[in-house]
Amino acid sequence: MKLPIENRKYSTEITADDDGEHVSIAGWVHEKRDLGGVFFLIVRDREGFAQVTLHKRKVDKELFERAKKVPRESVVAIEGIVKSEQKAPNEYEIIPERIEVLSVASHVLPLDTTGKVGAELDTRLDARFMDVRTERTKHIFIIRSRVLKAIRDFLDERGFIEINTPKIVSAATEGGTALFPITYFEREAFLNQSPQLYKQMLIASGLDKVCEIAPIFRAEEHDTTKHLNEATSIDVEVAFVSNETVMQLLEELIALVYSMVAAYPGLDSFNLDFKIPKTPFRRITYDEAIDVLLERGEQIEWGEDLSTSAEHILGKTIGEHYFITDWPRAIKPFYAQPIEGKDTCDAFDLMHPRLELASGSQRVHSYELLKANIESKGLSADSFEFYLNAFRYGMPPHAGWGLGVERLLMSMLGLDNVREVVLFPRDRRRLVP
Ligand code: AMO
Repeated sequence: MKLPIENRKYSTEITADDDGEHVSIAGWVHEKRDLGGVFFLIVRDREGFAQVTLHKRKVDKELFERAKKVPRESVVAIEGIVKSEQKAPNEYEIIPERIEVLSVASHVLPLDTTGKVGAELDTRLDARFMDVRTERTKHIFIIRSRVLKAIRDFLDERGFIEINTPKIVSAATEGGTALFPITYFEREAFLNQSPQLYKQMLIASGLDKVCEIAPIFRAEEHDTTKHLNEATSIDVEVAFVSNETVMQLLEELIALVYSMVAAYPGLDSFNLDFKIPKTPFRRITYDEAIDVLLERGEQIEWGEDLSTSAEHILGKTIGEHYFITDWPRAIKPFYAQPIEGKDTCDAFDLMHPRLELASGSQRVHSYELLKANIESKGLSADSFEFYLNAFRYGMPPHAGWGLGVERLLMSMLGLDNVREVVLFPRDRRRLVP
């Protein structure tokens, strides 16, 4: 049986033109304003706010007293008549005939949902369900949902097949240190750091262009504003193409996401100078990046990975999205294609001026070279047999990348901490909620 409230309208579905209509709404008591003879209940639903107005002399006394007593953030259902009112949200008010309190909120609230009293991120994350009731946080998660949909549509339109690969695995992909071990019956297993090996194996399956949007797990020790222990990665892998082709796909995707978000009305909550990045993005080699850093007085030697301070110097110098290409082989994984005659490989990072957003590469597709690369990193080829096998029976040349959803959102919305864009973040200290 349906609930009577299922025929409710969102606050934004009612307008001043509905003057005289009978409507029902439901939501949370956002604010109460008592002007003596008139009492206002501001009711909040997902889409906005509605003003419920009770005139002491005109309404039933019991209804008036009940409305006054209902604690803030309680859930209410209201039935009443719409009246045009220029000063109210959406220029209408509701004169109630019935107020039903569906759930009474406790008096001391963990957070102020009006946003008037700010709270530390930790307090907000502890009461995340409540934090999402505030406008800005709500918009983050609506934007996140729309960004993911836009990315899925973008990849679907370009012929990608969405895959789901296992998250319980037997081997590392991105270097041995950042794995979470788990007990898998009698054996040791790990949470997957990246779908890397599986997306490459599916290139041998003939699916040709594959993508996955899924969690990745990294046992990052350090507590930073850009690292999560559980993140979401958008991975693609494409057969018969070069690095440059997948880099173009990536910059096109970033520009599309920005232009979609630029049209989102809730963007006002973020106080941003929102610019859609222009494509093509600048490409600099690792060698050029090192030259810039040395010129700016940064202590770095060729062959070292870029520190956060190095990323900031480059970001300030370049000032927009850019790619760093031609990385030293030693700091990129075994699956990146070496550049002949050099100690660099055909790998790239996509950088936002503040931080790294994505990594990718042309992949090694020769069985012998891949096996030698695995061994040269001090790893055992035996533990990669399931992966190496896919290179023995017909593996096309291929390239791909992984893009961090949280880093993309954090940089796009100008947020200071990556945890802002995860509903229930997992970090060194945080396992609940
Ligand atoms: P990489 O390890 O660079 O590459 O990861 C790709 C992207 O994933 C995001 N990311 C993270 N975001 C938040 N917290 C973390 N701890 C974290 N770790 C990674 C970043 C990063 O740029 N297999 C390759 C991709 C490929 O070559 O296809 C890989 O995983 O945005």
